[in-house]
Amino acid sequence: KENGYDAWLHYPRSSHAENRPAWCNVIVVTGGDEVLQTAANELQRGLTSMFGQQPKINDVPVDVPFIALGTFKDHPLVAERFSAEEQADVNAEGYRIRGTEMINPAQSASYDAIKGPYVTVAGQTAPGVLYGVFHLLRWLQGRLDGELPLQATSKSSESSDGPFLDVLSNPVNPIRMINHWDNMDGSVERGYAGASIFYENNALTKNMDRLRDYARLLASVGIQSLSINNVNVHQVETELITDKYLSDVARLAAIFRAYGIQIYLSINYASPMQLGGLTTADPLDPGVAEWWRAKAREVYAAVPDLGGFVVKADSENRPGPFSYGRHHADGANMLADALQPYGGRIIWRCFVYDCKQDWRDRKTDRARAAFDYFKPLDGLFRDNVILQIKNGPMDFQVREPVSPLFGALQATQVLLEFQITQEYTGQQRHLCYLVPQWKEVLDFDTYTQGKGSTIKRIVSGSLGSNGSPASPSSTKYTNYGIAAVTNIGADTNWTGHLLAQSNLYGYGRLAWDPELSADEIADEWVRLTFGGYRNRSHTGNSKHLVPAIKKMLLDSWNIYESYTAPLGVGWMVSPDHHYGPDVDGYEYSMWGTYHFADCRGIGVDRTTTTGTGYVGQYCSPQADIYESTETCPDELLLFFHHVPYTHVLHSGQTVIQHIYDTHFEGAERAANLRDTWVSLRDHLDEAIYAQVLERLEHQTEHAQEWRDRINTYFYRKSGIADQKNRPIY
Ligand code: GCW
Repeated sequence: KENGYDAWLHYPRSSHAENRPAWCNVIVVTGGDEVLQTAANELQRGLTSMFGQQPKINDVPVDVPFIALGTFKDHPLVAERFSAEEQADVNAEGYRIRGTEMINPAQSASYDAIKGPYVTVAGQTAPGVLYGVFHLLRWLQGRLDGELPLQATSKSSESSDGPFLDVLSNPVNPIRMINHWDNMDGSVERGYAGASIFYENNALTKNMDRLRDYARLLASVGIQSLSINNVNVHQVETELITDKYLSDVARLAAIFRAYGIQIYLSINYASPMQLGGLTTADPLDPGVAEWWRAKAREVYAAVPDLGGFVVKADSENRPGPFSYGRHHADGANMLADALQPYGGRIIWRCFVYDCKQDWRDRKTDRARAAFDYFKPLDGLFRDNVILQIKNGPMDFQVREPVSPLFGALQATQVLLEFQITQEYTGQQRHLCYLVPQWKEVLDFDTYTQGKGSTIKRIVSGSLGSNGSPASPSSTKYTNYGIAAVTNIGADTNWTGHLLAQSNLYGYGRLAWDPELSADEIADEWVRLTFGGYRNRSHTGNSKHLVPAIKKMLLDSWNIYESYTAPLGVGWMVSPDHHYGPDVDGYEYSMWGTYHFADCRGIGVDRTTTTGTGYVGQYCSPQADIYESTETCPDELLLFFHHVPYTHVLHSGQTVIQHIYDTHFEGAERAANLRDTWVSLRDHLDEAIYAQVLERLEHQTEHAQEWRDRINTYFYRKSGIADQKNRPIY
């Protein structure tokens, strides 16, 4: 019975299996590199599944067509197919794929007659080759289903003498990371897809196969960094860096290493006290620094290629340097020095704010906090420190502006943090394809170094420090990229909602290439996921299925936004678990998350003239755009301004009528998602159909709950009736 476990790697048997290309018979790979072997095995597995015949893996060329895998450096067969310039165009983890027709395949009795391998997958490094193999497998699937190639980047030509497949692809972001918020008791903070796949009962899982399968999913979309425990490091997890658990960590590292993935540990800043019996964790105390140096020696003896430490300090009651009157550069640098001899990095989170705020205090603005703490420290961090910044200044709301810290830090390496797990976007019970949201963030222009200072250039390191473009060969600039909190767990289909797999897939693809569109990524994912036997019409990718599911995905963020928090205000969720509507749930709390709705109006005044001054953290023209209600985009109006309910939006609608309209329409559109799915029933595998339908039914009902709670709240607050007289309670 189909359950979604294989996700986008299920490689359905091709309906054109008889057309199996001759070059799919043999894979030639030389050298004992572990990741290259993984690449060969993955290719073998995919081809076997698609064609029903297992290709041989050979370490020397054969006299029939074959696929050669290897690095330019170690594989002469591979190197000779690409000119020096062509090789130089490939970055550390990129790849080239070239496939050329043989002159006359039927008569090719010798290797000479073949004139080189038929298809070559080449990189500077073994991980590059592995990513190339996954590209080739995607391409083949698209081809064999009688559809166009899946990759926008592949230049394929049909001419008989030129190559039929010629691809160059380089990852844009040097670091492409996944963060786990898994605890060792098996729970997952903000996890909506079952228990941890890493731990149970304060021990490492016994199910290593599951971890290997996760590594496959991650590597197939180019992820190469993975933090394996929650940033809130509790008592047991604090001990991950002790000999009690280090051999387990080493076993995990070995599994992921085979897929080119480096692991990281989240650490407890107070470890010297909790583990070492010291009386302080003051970063400037020589005893503390020495404790960490010794600890690093021990940790790296066990896991020589550990990526480093992820640190949540002075954030939501976690310990940190503030307790000792030190700033965060002191804190991060001390740890960075300890890891430096081993090439380790410190990923230091900027989610630092006062979580014990008095709601009566209208001056303190949580949105300002990260900038206020970290901007003054720009340039003070070691080369192996990276600051990890959430996409928005608050916390992964369905709509937020982009954090103004990006671009403001000009002499500090940064990592952008997204949240794949849908904490505030429906918790994988509602459909919410997040790639369009992430695209908006990446395309946002900060203007911090003039026009074109986009987030995607800042976080990939290509804008460079102090205005000078980063040189790709300089190691200093490899410490940039994107991280995201994963959405997977022990549920059989990984993500609970099967369609939420598209967010994990989409995140990886976007981190590799931020130029891919949300539409292209959705297209790839739907074809890979719903091709073949999941599609009961067995006609390859059904004409209906691909556009219909794509449209569901592409509409879903907007739909979710429309029946939840209006106009950028956020936070109208139930406290603690953050699921479902509760308009005042956070209004009189200490978390700094308010909407200030009263009988006259709603929204947070963050302007420089009359508000908290947050707007001033942006550069012109963005600051000017946000400062005035005349120019502030509707979808962020209540994030930046407090306005009367009768304020007229750019759309021509009043704020109150906008709230009513979007909530009525949003709930209706949620029901349409379900109806679309129902209309696809005949094309879908039954079990897959049923598991998704159950989620969409719930979403339909829950969207009505949202609609009625929000509409009723604002009707009672404002006393203004709906122009269309729809039921409000
Ligand atoms: O979004 C908030 C979550 C916390 C989380 C925190 C963080 C891991 O509600 O559960 O803690 O952010 O990012 O540190």
